[in-house]
Amino acid sequence: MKFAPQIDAQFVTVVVAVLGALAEEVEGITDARLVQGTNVNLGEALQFLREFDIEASRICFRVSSARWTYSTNMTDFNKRRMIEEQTLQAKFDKLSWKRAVSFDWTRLPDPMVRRQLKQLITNSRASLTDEKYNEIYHLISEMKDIYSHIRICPFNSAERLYCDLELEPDVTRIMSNSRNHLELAHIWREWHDKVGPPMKNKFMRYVQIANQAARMNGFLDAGEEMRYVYDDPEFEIEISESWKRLQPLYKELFTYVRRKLLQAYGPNIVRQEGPLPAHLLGNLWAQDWSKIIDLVAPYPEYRSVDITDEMLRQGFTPLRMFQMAEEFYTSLGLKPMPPEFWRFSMTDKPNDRKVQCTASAWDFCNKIDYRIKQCTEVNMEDLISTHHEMAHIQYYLYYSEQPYLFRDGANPGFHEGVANAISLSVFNPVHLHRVGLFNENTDTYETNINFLMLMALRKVAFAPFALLVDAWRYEIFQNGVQNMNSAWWELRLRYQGIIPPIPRTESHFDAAAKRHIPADIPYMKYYIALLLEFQIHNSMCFAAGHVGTLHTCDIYRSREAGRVLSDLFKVGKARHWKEVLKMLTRGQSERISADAMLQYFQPLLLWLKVQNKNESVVGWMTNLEEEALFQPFLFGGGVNHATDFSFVLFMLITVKLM
Ligand code: X8Z
Ligand code: ZN
Repeated sequence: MKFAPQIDAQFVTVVVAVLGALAEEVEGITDARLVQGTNVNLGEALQFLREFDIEASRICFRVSSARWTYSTNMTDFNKRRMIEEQTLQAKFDKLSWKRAVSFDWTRLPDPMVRRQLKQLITNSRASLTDEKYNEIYHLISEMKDIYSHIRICPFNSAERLYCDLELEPDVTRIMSNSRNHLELAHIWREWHDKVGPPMKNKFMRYVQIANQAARMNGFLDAGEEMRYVYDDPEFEIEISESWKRLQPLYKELFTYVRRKLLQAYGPNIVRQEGPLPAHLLGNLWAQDWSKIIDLVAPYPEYRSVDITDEMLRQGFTPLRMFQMAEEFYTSLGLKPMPPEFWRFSMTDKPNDRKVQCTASAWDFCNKIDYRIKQCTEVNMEDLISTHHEMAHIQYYLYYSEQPYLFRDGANPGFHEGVANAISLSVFNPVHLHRVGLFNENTDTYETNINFLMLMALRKVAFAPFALLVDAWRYEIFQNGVQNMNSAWWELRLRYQGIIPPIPRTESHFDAAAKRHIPADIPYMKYYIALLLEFQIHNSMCFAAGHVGTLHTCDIYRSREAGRVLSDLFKVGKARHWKEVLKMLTRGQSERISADAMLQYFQPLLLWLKVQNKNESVVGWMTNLEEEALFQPFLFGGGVNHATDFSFVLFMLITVKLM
């Protein structure tokens, strides 16, 4: 995970007081989309950006330091200090936005100046009055609070007095490990029933204000503004085409998994030609199916790759795992971690204080201080995570010479895409063999298919979910919040072939069960990152001279692959991501594409087709009873939301494909 500073509610109140009269709403949009002023003096723009750069970097350092201190020592005092720093940052952001919109960036002759000013004024809620700015961040903060405080009751009735199960680790563990469909349905219901309803009204108000901010910035709605960060008129078409290409693979995987689940749970729970109920896939949101590998492994008699025992046998420590990751990058000719990294990173879970354990990589914005925070345990998952987090640090190190506003991935999917591309080389039997952690004969047909199945349960299964979360959000921003729960399930069914295990109504709010919805975090970046991951892996493997199937490629020790990475890293966000993609693909393409992902899974696709050859339906056919689970009006009255959004951008995808 790349660390991104986030805003807490308390500080906004302070900002409002501090800013006073500062934020009268801005009028006069002369560009098609963005708010802009009339100043076309290049000297003044350069001066403003110079000052901005110094001040933004300084404030970023202060906020990162305070956040780090809190995350690695969660005391009330440290929390207060963090909020104070964030308050200053919010004040600075709003002032900077105001100064930036005084320029007419479209008429300034320097492209880098134009690009920076445009970035400063895009996707900002600073156009709101202080009162509304304050209100929306309060709403988000309250929704996040509700989400993080949900506790649910266990399945076992004797234990139901203690309703204290948390999402992490309890709910996640039960959804992964339980094979009792009654328990799974119970946990699924508890979570969804407890999370959604208390935040439904808050979310509806949030939609209203987010739309107001977007309209003041010159957009039709907040969804259009969210998409605008990709700055690409072809964006929706590329997304739509990539999904069209991926869908046959998804349907083959789905069909095979359904057969296995039918064998495991029987026809009363899984219908032979139907969609799948959401609670059986090893994950609360059915977005990652890898935890049910035990039910679906193609060749269960062949051992899967797990090097944890070997790591323990060889006496690995967290420090050694970090050193191993560093050696992976230096073997590519990339940079070693700086001394400050080794001095200040948190590589182990401390036992004398409370810390936030989610792994993350930090850029302190002073070109010196870069750190990872991870409660590392000696196991395979954390070894891969260490390589993943260090990829973010490499990105930070290489774009550190760019101006502040360009120190980021080329688009919101790049950071995660790169880090995951590295993981494809590391979590790879060939690589683990090369580094002396896996000594089995890795190259049998059966182990390859087992491995690809595990990867498909993670990656292919994720694709439709990654797409639909924001397809839903765009739809709500565009068409309003009426029937938003049935709209959610309509998309879940359409893209994923998933239905709720129990009936749902508009009193529920099931999209809120996914943290990114209440927390106001865009999700399309994960779909982009997924495709980029394979595109980047493919390019690095080509540079490394890899021959053979893509899933066996390991770029370790390839300076050529390292150069592909460093060239991409150095640019940061200074150029349009299409140019970066073109560079990555040696001029061949500038499109987000599913081709590399399909190439990676090609051997599995052939295998799945053989497995599914006697299936009457590859994919799913939904009956009325299943649709009525979330559209009670099918059997009663009411409006069917699904009929009135044909003009929504992302519906293009489904209209074209289904
Ligand atoms: O939210 C995350 C990361 C932080 S960037 C933990 N992910 C998405 C999710 O959990 O739904 C990573 C995969 C997709
Ligand atoms: Zn990451």
